[in-house]
Amino acid sequence: MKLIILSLILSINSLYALEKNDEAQKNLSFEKILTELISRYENPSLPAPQMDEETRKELESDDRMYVSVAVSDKRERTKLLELGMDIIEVKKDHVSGFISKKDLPYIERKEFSVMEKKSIYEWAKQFEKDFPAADSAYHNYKETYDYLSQLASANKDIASLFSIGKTIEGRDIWVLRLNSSSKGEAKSSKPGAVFVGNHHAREHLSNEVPLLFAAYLLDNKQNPEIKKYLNSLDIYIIPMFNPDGAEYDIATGKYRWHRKNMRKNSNGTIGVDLNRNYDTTWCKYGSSSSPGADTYCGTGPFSEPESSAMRDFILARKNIKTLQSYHSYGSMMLYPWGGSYDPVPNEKDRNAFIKMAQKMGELTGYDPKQSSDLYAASGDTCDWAYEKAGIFAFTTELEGSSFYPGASIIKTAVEKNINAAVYLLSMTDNPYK
Ligand code: 0X9
Ligand code: ZN
Repeated sequence: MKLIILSLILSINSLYALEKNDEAQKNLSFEKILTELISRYENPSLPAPQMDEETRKELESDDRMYVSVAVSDKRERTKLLELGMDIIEVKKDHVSGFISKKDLPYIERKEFSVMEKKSIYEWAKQFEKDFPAADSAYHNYKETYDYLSQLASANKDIASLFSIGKTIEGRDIWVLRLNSSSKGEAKSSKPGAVFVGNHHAREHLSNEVPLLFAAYLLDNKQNPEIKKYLNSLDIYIIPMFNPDGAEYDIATGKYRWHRKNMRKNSNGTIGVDLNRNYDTTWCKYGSSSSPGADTYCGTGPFSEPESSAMRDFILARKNIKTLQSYHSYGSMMLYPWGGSYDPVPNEKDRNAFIKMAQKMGELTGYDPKQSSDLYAASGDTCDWAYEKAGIFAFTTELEGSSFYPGASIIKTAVEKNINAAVYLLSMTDNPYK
């Protein structure tokens, strides 16, 4: 086992040393893109998004408050989610996050102690100086598509690009497929692995990690270990699952702290939480049925085109064995159940989940735990994928101390998570081994 780990580490370390013959591929190289990201971050002369008056007004009239509430266990955290709070940070004795002005009195009435509250505008102002650099460094929807599309055309032997469906605003949800024998939507009997990012709009780092993982795999397609996985597996990478939300979040040059998709709800509020919309104990725990809440579960399971597209994509591919869903932030490696405090009943599966989460925890430095130890939340991708399709599905909460941590975090987050993702590929043919 030590040897396997060592060879994984060596394969990452040799990243910069590998020779690249193909000019087209060179222009897309993993090394180049990381270097570019860093220089975009460090070069203040690059055009920076400006906050305009309209955005300022919009944030000022945003109904959400930023609050810190004294709670110390998972059951209390779950209750807060159900009362409409969007928990963004978990500390030992309190949590912090957003709640609409309308829902705040419910929390106060339920005898929770609200330690701090301010308008989202007041709170967001403190990050103002970080926005331009962070914004220019991350890939928006078009840049993500362009990059995927260039990767596909420079690697026709192994890669193909197609859309798994349209979002509510009509954008394509792109998936890069890596398979040496089947392209596009053609069936494959090879064991399948899915890497998906950006269910939540403002979690932009969760787009970068799978996007750059795709670049890494193709950059290293001659590396014997990577070659083995590319030849024997069916790999799907969907970096930006919620492009409407991600674009809305950055559209004005001032982040909006937007989490959900862009569904126009009947009461005028925007968005359904896509990670509460899957058909697994739907809307029971850690979700809100209030449309304005950031954890709004929607009008029914799979009410949203994005989650329905994922359902159809997964159910049409019985060969899929593993899945990694990237979120930010919290440095955690989570496994089902998330919608129940019980452990998964099948002992063999449970042991496999724990073992893989521990290993990916070691490789990233993230904390492996059952999802509901964070808080119980129904309707997430991973519970559904495991319950309905037997897929070994994990949620990675990437590192950082904000949704907008700037570009300097990309390199370290990507490199660590490549280690874990390559390990997950190594387990995809047989997750029990
Ligand atoms: O609440 C979520 O959907 C995820 N956290 S995030 O801050 N990225 O929004 C955690 C999902 C883990 N799953 C469950 N606890 N069910
Ligand atoms: Zn998330």
